[in-house]
Amino acid sequence: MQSPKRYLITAALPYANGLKHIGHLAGAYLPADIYVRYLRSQKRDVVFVCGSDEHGTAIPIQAMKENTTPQAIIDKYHGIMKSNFEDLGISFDVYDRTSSPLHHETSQEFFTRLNDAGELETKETEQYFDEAANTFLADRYIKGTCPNCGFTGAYGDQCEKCGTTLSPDELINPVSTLSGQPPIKKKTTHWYLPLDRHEEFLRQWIIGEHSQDWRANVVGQCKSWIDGGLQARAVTRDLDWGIKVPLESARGKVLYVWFDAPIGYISATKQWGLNTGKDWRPYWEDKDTKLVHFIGKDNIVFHCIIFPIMLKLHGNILPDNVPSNEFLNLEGDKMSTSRNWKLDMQDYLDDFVKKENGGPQMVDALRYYLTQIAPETKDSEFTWKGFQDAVNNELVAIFGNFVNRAFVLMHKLTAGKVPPLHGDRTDDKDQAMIADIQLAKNKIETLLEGYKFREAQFEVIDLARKGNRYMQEKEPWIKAKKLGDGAETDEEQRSAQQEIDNTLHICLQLCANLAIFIHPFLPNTAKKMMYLMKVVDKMLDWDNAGKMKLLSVGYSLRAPELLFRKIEDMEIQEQIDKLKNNSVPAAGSLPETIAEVEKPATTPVKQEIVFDDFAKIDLRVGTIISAEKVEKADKLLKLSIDLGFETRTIVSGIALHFKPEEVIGRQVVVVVNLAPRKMRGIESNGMILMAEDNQGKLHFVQPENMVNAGAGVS
Ligand code: B3M
Ligand code: ZN
Repeated sequence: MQSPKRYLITAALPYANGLKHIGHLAGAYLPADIYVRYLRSQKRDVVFVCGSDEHGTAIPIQAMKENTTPQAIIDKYHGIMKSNFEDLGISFDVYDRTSSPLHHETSQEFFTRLNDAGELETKETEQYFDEAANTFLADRYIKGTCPNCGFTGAYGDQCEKCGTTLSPDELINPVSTLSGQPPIKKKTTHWYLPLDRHEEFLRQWIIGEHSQDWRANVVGQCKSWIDGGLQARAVTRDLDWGIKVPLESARGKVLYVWFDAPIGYISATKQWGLNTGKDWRPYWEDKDTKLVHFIGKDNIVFHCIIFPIMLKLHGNILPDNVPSNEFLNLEGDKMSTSRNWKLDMQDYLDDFVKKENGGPQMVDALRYYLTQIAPETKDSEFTWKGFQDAVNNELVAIFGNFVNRAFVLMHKLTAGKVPPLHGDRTDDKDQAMIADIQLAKNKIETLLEGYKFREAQFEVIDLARKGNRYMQEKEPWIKAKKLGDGAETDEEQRSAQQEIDNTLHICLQLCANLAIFIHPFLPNTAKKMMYLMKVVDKMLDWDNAGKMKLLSVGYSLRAPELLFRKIEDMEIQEQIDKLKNNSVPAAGSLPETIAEVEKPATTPVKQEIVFDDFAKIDLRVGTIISAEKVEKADKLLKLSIDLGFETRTIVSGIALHFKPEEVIGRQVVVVVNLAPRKMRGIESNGMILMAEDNQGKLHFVQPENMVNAGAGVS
């Protein structure tokens, strides 16, 4: 495949309304950084942009909470996020901010061009207005009773107790959070982007062109959206924080944050152009540019449906891929800022990196574990024990150990110098090791190009594992002992020395290769290895990977130094305690009434059955590939489930617990031989198994690890 002329890589612009946690890091920034570092090592022309998202209601709301101004909030969090990313080695070419005048101008020009071309429409609607505060109310500013579960503190956009998405009109007894008064309805005009006009384009582009090369969860979510019927989306808001709508008739209105935020990628590229004196235009206008958006799954529609329509209408290129990650959970629960169940980047930096036994190696330790558990195809889980195991059993015991042993032996057995390779004396094991190094290059390359970072990193560690095994089998220290005994003939002595030379020569060339391979993932480790090998940056060029002459014969290398340190039990216990002590129980899980507290937790066991009764039930693992709400049925979702041998439609009563986009990509256990049943006119062919907790919340019963669709369950 021919490479494109240039790459423009983006990572979602984080809201400047609070600290960002490691779920954000694992979702968008780290994979983007790995990809970019790899491209740079290939000498490709690449620009990596990001910046703070400083608009939207999230900012003034945070300002109210912290009793300060929106400007103070964005200044504070922009500063923190920027330095957190730097400290964690996320190598943006530019980290911009959407409050910049350049971004305001760029967004206004975008709006004007679309509006002048007749691509937007206006509509008058009635919206809630707070008379005391003299302002229209954003959904988040309205609170009331949830029509679904009766919770009295539901917001105008969502009930945090039962998770239902709401519109302010659905709230019972709404009040404004600004004045505490019931709001009135008032007419207002807004500008809309009619998505429905672009349905054909989207179908052709996403499902026609990209259903194979985009991740299944991304395509699935887009398809659900399109099939659900595209509607016009308002791109303006009545709010006083944001980018002014550039029209006389739109006084007091700002662009909707989701209209301006992705344009931030373009403004950031312009800013990069100003900083470097380079031309930014081809990166957004020339078709030979590969544009890739790294995001989390909650941002899929904006990056795959809305922004592409805007780009197309504005005459820009479209993304080539949108690698979106699922969510990262923490110690058995969803990460949550409101419940303080999270690990902030800042906290990790304080507790592990900016400490005496911390430093850059601890940055790499986190990068390593987050990539190992990257939620690429389904939600995954960060546990402190898992972190400790990854560091101690893999980084220390495999990678670090191999490099260390190679250096120690070189200093002991070959005078601290790279020994020669005696070509005529290499054996099968030597040849196999050399072949593995060359093979690794292709494997890692293919995986990285396919955005499979987890597997790519695994291959690097696996190569180090092979290095350890090779060294163990060759036992150069045993041969050295023989040498020392002096019992051998000259010829035998020479051949023992040659074997030692060969083993260490290969091990050291493998160290050099490992530095190249690990560099995109663990840049600090690569740097330290370069220091130990006394080589310059250029050695890390991807072109050098797979080569066996990276270190010259006779070159003397530094004394060994450990690459990683072990994580002690005490350290992870401290973190677990901290997490548990500082968090608050889930709002939705707090019992509200005595009756709820006293509800028995168990249901009586059903009547006994014999094995044959059980054996009649055919259970299989399936993967949900699309999901949509069933009209006029609050509780039902219509699911398409890939069972390996066929794809089935199953209607399931889980809509109060999961949004359609949350379930796509999940593996579930399905009763496949249940007689079909019609629900709301749709034939349901089977049933999925769910577990219900004390609070009545449903959870999927699913295999611990991904298995093939159709796998039997017994
Ligand atoms: N700030 C939402 C988020 O952080 C939003 C992303 C914008 S990307 C253009 O999830
Ligand atoms: Zn509710």
